[in-house]
Amino acid sequence: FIAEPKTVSIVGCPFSGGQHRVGVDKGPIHMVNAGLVEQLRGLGWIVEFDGHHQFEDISAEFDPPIGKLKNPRFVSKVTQAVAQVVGDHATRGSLPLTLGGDHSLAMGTIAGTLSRYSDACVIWVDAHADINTHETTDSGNIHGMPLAFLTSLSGSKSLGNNNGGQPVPFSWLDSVHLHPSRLAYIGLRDVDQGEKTILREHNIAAFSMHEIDRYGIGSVVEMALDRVNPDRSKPIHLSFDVDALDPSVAPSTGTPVRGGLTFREGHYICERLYETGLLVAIDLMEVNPSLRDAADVQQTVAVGCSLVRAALGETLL
Ligand code: EXY
Ligand code: MN
Ligand code: MN
Ligand code: MN
Repeated sequence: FIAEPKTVSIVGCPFSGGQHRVGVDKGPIHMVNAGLVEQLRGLGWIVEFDGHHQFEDISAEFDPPIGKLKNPRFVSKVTQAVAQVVGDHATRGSLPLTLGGDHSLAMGTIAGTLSRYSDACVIWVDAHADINTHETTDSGNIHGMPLAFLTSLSGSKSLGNNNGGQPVPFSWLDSVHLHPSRLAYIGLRDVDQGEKTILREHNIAAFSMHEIDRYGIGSVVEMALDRVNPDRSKPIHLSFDVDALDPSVAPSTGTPVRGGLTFREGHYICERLYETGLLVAIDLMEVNPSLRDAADVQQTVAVGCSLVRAALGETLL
């Protein structure tokens, strides 16, 4: 495959249905308005961007919870559309860069990547593990659950089979299986008890802030790659939740957790993955410009753009 496409396709996803705070749908608009397209062209990439996606809303009245899951039909419909778009870009040999929006969108982006690169591995950079199942979730917010659906720990079958004659939400994901051995986390520090059990039982490569303190970010990224991509030959999907960074670095996000990655640690991950020549898709998620003051928003958006540039080769000499 073409490991490093020369073309990047920006998929702007103004979507917030996977969680309860308003404003995260404005993240992609702010990133593009901050000049991201021009910045990436300046790095020598051909940049495709034809506007943010317009997702047809499903009003709450027609989308009651299923079990504990909130907005299941809406999240399912949006992520299915995103999977199609990301898969199409990847199939044309372009690198999809998805801007969120909440992290439930990664169900779509990773399914899209897997439709083109069935052997892809995922590096998930986040304060949270986002692997609650329909049973372990306390909040019912689907942005805390995308990896349970991608690894088939949750799925349409676990949601029953009564949806008024319509397909059960997430049935489009039934055929998608991200094997847990293809997933590695970096930056964890707020993991629910049920999620810890899942990480342990499935032997998922999970590098928390504790390991970063202990071994340093350079070693941790190699250890993560050794687990999911030992001979450095498989395509890599990077899913970066901006809340992986310390709130002093990226304050405008919905679920900040103190004790996070420094500016450099975040950038190092992006730089190293670029350097492998294996990156085939990037997500930058959970920028919420409606939280905090204007200076904090500007800082968070600027850091988000900077991470993307690092993942597309800016900082290597
Ligand atoms: N683990 C908590 C939950 O499932 O609700 C918090 C999840 C926050 C998810 C953020 C996007 O990474
Ligand atoms: Mn997340
Ligand atoms: Mn998070
Ligand atoms: Mn599945």
